[in-house]
Amino acid sequence: MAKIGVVLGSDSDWPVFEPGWKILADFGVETEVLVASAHRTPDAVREFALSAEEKGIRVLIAVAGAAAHLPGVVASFTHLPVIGVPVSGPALKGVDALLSIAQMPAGIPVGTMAIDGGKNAALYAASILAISNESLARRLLDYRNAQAEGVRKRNGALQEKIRQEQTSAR
Ligand code: RP5
Repeated sequence: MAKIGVVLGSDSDWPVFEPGWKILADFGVETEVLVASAHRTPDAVREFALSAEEKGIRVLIAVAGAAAHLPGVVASFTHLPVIGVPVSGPALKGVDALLSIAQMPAGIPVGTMAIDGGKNAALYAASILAISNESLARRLLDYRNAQAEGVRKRNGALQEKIRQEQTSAR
């Protein structure tokens, strides 16, 4: 199966992506994860992006905080789709990273997730792979159905709580 490549600007970014990584593991999607920084280890970023396609990677996710140029730099080295995940930091709560990633000048696009949106990055990457993978598409639909069932259950529990509180208030 096609793989997903993930670059983290720092190991401190892992908690943002870990929930997404777990979903991809559940789906049986192989990921290759690398910690490499656009400013601290630019050569490693370049090497990862340039070699991604020949390793079977079809979508890249780049996770970074602060002046987050990592997703744009990754995208500059490959035509594969790149999904950027801005990470919240202490100073500007991730707005700095969000704007850095979203405001790519025309020509080299990066699909930008919400701040700390590692889970959606994984689901979005899986959706791209599912275009040409029926069993992955089914797993994505199962995931959504389970999610919808969870909402229905929570609604049922809330309706019951409201009903009981109304009864006791009478
Ligand atoms: C960014 O700076 C990283 O992506 C991380 O979000 C942030 C802080 O990095 P560390 O100082 O924790 O390594 O480059």
